[in-house]
Amino acid sequence: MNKLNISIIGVPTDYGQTRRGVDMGPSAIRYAGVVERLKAIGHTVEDQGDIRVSQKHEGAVIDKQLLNLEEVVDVSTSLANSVHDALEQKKFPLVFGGDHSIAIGTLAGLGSHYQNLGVIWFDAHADLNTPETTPSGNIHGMPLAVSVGLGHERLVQIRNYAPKVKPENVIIIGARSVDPGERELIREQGIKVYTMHEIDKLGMTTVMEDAINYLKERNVDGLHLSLDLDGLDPLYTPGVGTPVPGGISYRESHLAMEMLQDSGLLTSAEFVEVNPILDEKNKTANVAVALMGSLFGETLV
Ligand code: 4U7
Ligand code: MN
Ligand code: MN
Ligand code: MN
Repeated sequence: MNKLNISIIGVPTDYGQTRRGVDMGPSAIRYAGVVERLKAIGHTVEDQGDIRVSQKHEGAVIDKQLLNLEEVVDVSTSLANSVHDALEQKKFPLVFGGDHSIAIGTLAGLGSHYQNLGVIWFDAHADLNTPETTPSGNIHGMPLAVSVGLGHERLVQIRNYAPKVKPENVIIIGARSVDPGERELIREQGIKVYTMHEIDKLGMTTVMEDAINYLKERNVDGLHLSLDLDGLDPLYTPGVGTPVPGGISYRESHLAMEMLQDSGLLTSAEFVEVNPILDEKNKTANVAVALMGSLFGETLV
């Protein structure tokens, strides 16, 4: 197995949504023993600590379709720069949220480094809303749209280029709560989606084989995993802000991570939406760390 130089970046933000506590996600994941776990596999691990997240901007413009826009722009810009620096230093960026709005920054840091980046979006949701389609105004429902170049200019233009990833290089896995506007975008943009229906019908093995072959056929030169813990069934990961029943099982999730490791394609990852306030004894962070074990090459025997 390929030994990596992993650079951990924490992003303690909750600005992408309105339930408090998700800003404590990075602490919860560290407390669950991530550094020791990855070192035990044989990787070099450097914890860069957390991105600075400022207090709410006083007198910021309040837009109901884009809550906390200015704060999200700030956090995304800092994160994008840190992720880009890690890549320049030949490190593997491993980012901990925070809510899923952080993917705007992660992908802004990754996108210019690759000619043809691939993205696997493991999530109950499609995160393809725009200010025009959002039912909530929460930016954590928009990061994938922003990354393919759709949405508010301030978000789309972080680090001054767009899109961060081509829509046809994106694969969503685990979707089961998709809004009408998002459905339209999936069709329009040619984004590949394996919903729970495909996972039930084909099984996770076939889904992941198909996904990996698809990315190989597209000749991706980097692969980012954006893993929202609500992709799993809330039975296993109750500590998330927007749980949706009928999700991916614990073993299916591990299998997906193991198959990604075996593909040899992965070049960065992020784990988001861990909210220890909504959790049961840090169960969700523990699952996140166990999944990282599989993703980074732990074996059972
Ligand atoms: B997450 C939602 F309307 N689609 O836009 C929205 F259902 O990052 C939920 O995947 C978004 O957790 C969930 O607010 C964002 C809603
Ligand atoms: Mn570069
Ligand atoms: Mn989600
Ligand atoms: Mn999400």
